[in-house]
Amino acid sequence: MEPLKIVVTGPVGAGKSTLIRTLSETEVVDTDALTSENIGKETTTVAMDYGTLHLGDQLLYLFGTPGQDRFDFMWDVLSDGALGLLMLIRGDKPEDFVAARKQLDYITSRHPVPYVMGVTRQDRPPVWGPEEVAPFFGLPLQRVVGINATDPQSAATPLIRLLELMLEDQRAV
Ligand SMILES: Nc1nc2c(ncn2[C@@H]2O[C@H](COP(=O)(O)OP(=O)(O)OP(=O)(O)O)[C@@H](O)[C@H]2O)c(=O)[nH]1
Ligand SMILES: [Mg+2]
Repeated sequence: MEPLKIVVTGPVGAGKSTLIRTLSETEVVDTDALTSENIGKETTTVAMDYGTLHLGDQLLYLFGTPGQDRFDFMWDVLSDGALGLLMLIRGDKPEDFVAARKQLDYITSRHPVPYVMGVTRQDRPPVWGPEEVAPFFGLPLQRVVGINATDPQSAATPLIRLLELMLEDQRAV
């Protein structure tokens, strides 16, 4: 089976680097750098994260994007050849949802691939859950998964869902 390239995107602090570190079976390549901007954390991804993961027999290559708009040229670079997209948002930061919507539209209009949304920090209530996030983005609940990006089992669930969607798409062709 060919490896599948998956892009993990979303706003600053959504948990993209965390999810890839939690899941990767190989040493993660990351490009986090100290940030001088006030983004609520010390480091931010400036180019990409890269990790790998098997789901059953299927090997996934996970490419994480930077969250900051000033690195948005990387979204295109990293999405090239991707077969699926995982969009992460912080469940405790609804003020980021509009930016996330723009990011999602930007990427899916250029790279129309199946996507799933992961709502992080479900382990830190109060947070928005999938039932509240799905209508905000006009998505079926099936495409929105609540996760804790620091927990391996939980972090894998949106990727399992994405793989199911990708297989359904293949069957539909
Ligand atoms: N408890 C908890 N912490 C999380 C979760 N997701 C992310 N975090 C924490 O949030 C912080 C930011 O996560 P990052 O993985 O750096 O976020 P990012 O999306 O890569 O951010 P940028 O690269 O700056 O765009 C880290 O301290 C993580 O441990 C989660 O689901 N639960
Ligand atoms: Mg990052």
